[in-house]
Amino acid sequence: VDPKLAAGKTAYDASCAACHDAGMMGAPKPGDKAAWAERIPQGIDVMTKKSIDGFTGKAGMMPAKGGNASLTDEEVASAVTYMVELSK
Ligand code: HEB
Repeated sequence: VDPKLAAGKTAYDASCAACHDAGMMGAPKPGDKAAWAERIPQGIDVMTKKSIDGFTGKAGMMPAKGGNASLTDEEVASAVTYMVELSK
């Protein structure tokens, strides 16, 4: 397994799955290609920055670093890469 994806899964499971596994409040589920199709074209870097800073979109509110301020920017980037890999 690609080490970046393994690190991404660890961060995802700990800090993102609570919302994203269930699609809670509009959070796009990894593997739901329709939910990701219009997001992925922004690129990993833009999606990562929005995930670090937090943002409000059409579906709902994504909190900064998923509410876990102890995550490094790199861990968030790995989690986003992991989510996108499952969703394209
Ligand atoms: Fe989230 C969205 C990531 C956590 C909720 N997110 C999202 C996205 C991404 C993410 C990439 C897409 C973006 C765009 O489109 O641009 N998350 C993430 C991560 C994590 C998370 C990595 C861990 C750190 N979330 C989370 C949590 C929650 C959430 C915890 C709950 C609380 N998100 C969300 C939502 C959304 C998202 C709701 C959607 C928004 C709109 O509207 O769009």
